[in-house]
Formats: sequence, structure tokens, C-alpha cells
Amino acid sequence: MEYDTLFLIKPNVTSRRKIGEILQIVEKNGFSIEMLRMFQMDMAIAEKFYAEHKEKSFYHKLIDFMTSGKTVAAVLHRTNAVPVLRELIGNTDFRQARVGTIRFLYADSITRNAVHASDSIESAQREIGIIFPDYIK
Ligand code: 3AN
Repeated sequence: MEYDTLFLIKPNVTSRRKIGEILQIVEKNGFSIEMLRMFQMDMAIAEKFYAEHKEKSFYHKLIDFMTSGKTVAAVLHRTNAVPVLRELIGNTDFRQARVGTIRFLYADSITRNAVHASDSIESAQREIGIIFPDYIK
């Protein structure tokens, strides 16, 4: 089945001029970019986006980081987009990320882990609605 997922390139990567390399990796792996936006997350968007982590110990660190610089957000389209993109980005903990994955190559720490990809079709729809409220398929 072909559908959309949400992809974020986080501030630790945008500040290092690696945006082009990472978009090239996703395109080479068969994803079509349907929407693309570069912006600095404000608190309201970050809190909405990470609402499920509100009670976690790392929540404030995560919100501080995500609002600290520019993020590139993309709606990516592909067959089996969610599991294929999750596989391509690698484990949340970059030390356990498979060799060659985006997090293996670009993460600096568990919080500064370079990229985000939706973990289910439902999450993808919710997250696309937050970042691209006027996107109509
Ligand atoms: P993923 O991004 O792999 O789906 P989630 O949804 O569990 O991982 O976590 C969201 C974000 O929160 C991660 N991308 C990471 O930046 C941060 N995070 C998750 N777990 C930790 C942790 N143990 N310590 C610090 N930051 C964390």
C-alpha cells in the first residue's frame, strides 16, 4: 500500500549543512517529497507534536532542543512508507542504530538524534496535520 509519512530533519543537522545529503538519502530510497517546509518550531507546535512524551524525564530537554533551531519537515510518499522510513532512520538510541542508517551517520546523542519519522499510519496523519495543516492529498 502507498501512503504518506512525516519526516523531520532536526536542528543538530540543519545547522551543519547536511539537509541536502539527508534528502538525497530519502529520495534514493524511493520516497517522493510531497510537501517540504523549513521553520523554527515554537513551543506550541513542539508541545502538541510531543504531547505523548509530556510525563517523560527527557521531555523538557527534547522540547528545548526542538525549539533551538531550524527544522526541515517533509511529507514523504512511498509503498509501506512508515516501516521503510523507520528502518532507514535507525534506532532512537544512535549507539544501537544499524550501520548506514541516518541516525548512525548523523545523530549526536539520544535527544539530538538527527531525524524523526512517524511510528504508525495514525501518527503520520496526526503529525502531518500539525506541521502541514493545509495539506490536502
Ligand atoms: P523515535 O523518534 O525513535 O520515534 P520516541 O518517539 O520514543 O522515538 O522519542 C521521541 C524523541 O524523544 C526521540 N527522537 C528523542 O529525540 C527523544 N528521546 C527519546 N527517548 C529519549 C531518552 N531516553 N533520552 C533523551 N531523549 C529521548
